[in-house]
Amino acid sequence: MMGDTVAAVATAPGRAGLAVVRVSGGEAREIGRRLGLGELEPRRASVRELTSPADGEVLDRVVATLFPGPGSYTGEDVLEISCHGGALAPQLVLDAALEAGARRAEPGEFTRRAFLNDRMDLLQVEATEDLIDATSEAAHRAAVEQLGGGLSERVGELRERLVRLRALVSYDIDFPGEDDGPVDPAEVEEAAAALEEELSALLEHAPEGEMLREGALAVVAGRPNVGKSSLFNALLGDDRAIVTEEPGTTRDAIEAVVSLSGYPFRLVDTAGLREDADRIEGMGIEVARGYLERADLVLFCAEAGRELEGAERDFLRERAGDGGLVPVRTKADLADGSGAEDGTERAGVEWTRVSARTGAGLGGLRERLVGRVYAGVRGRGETPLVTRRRQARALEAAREEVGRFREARRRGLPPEVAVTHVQEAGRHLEEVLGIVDTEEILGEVFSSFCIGK
Ligand SMILES: Nc1nc2c(ncn2[C@@H]2O[C@H](COP(=O)(O)OP(=O)(O)OP(=O)(O)O)[C@@H](O)[C@H]2O)c(=O)[nH]1
Ligand SMILES: [Mg+2]
Repeated sequence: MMGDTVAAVATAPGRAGLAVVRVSGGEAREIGRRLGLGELEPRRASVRELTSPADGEVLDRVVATLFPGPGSYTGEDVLEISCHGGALAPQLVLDAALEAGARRAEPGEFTRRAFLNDRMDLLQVEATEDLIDATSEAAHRAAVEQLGGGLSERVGELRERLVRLRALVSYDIDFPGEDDGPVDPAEVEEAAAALEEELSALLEHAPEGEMLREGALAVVAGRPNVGKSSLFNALLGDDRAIVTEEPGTTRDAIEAVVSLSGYPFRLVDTAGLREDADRIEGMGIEVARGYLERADLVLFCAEAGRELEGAERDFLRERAGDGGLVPVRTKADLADGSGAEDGTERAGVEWTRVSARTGAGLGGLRERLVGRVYAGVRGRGETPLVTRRRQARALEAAREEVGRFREARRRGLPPEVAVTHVQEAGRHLEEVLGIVDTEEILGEVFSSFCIGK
């Protein structure tokens, strides 16, 4: 598949001022000539008329730039054509490039070539996709950091330290039986312990890092008519869910992706929980329960200034110790504001009072939601963020091997046995960067890429 020259429209379809058609491979320069672009000075944007190789018809006025390999995005010769956007122009330019000898690129093929030509490591490949998919500022920031090599550098540094650790242990293998050999065992232990600790530090915020890509699942729940849909809409900033005075309005769940204070959430409005519902509403309630089981956060709603019902108290009690529970007093504009509803506060329930009507308390609620699930992402300082299950799995495996190495030394196993764990740990870090075992991983990583990237 590699080796030939590929082309694709790199921009999204639809009405737009400009679009970009990319051509990459050994024939990129020649294809440019066949499109009537003439000789292009490397890395210099030139305005040209692009013509059909079949009949010489002028298809568009474009800006063409040639990036010779290996210093290009893919590492090959790349021809980038900025043409006019819209439904037809980019397609005609692409067709012309295909006619001139290019092959249609597979999804992700440009980035795959960049990876295979060592223009980026696997973490940067993943970051490229994350950047394109980001819907919140926090996810965007994490992707930009990872694309810039933040995580790659840290993993690369840990890998080097594993190599040094292996060198230290090699003395013991080369000069067995020398009790006071050149390397102090305490030094080996210290280096291994530090490595294990730093791998743990990287893994600490991995679950939140993963959540950044998908969004935390935040489910709005409560009795019928307490104002769930109104709160959902207020958090969303537009009228997505239908609100009426009639209890039982929302019968199915409505899910929306929303960025709250720059952090991603999948917000779900559900049917009100009650026992005497009719069949259809009852099905909605079942869906609600399903969501509640998977939720990262449950916004449990009850009106301000109202005594809780038995079922509501049970719900709160059941989930009291659950870090995901966020009790919300709704319609605060209607209550007298005394705050002391019915003694649940004294029982340790921390209500957030909001009004969907006036907007009061919504800022505080957003902050509370972000703080609950993303505190670690916010407060991690210089530690790069691990954002995928794949990365976390390999880092965990590396940490485990370092633990086994220490254990083997404690038990006095021969150094040539212990050192295999250091080698394994190193291999797992290479897996993170995509240096080893890439075949299967590549399939997984590129399966969700879009065409033209
Ligand atoms: N004054 C006031 N009224 C509100 C507020 N939020 C909701 N309401 C009203 O309360 C009623 C019910 O609101 P919904 O948002 O439909 O409640 P729900 O919990 O989604 O109801 P179901 O889907 O039937 O379970 C409507 O008449 C809303 O206008 C608020 O903050 N202040
Ligand atoms: Mg509703």
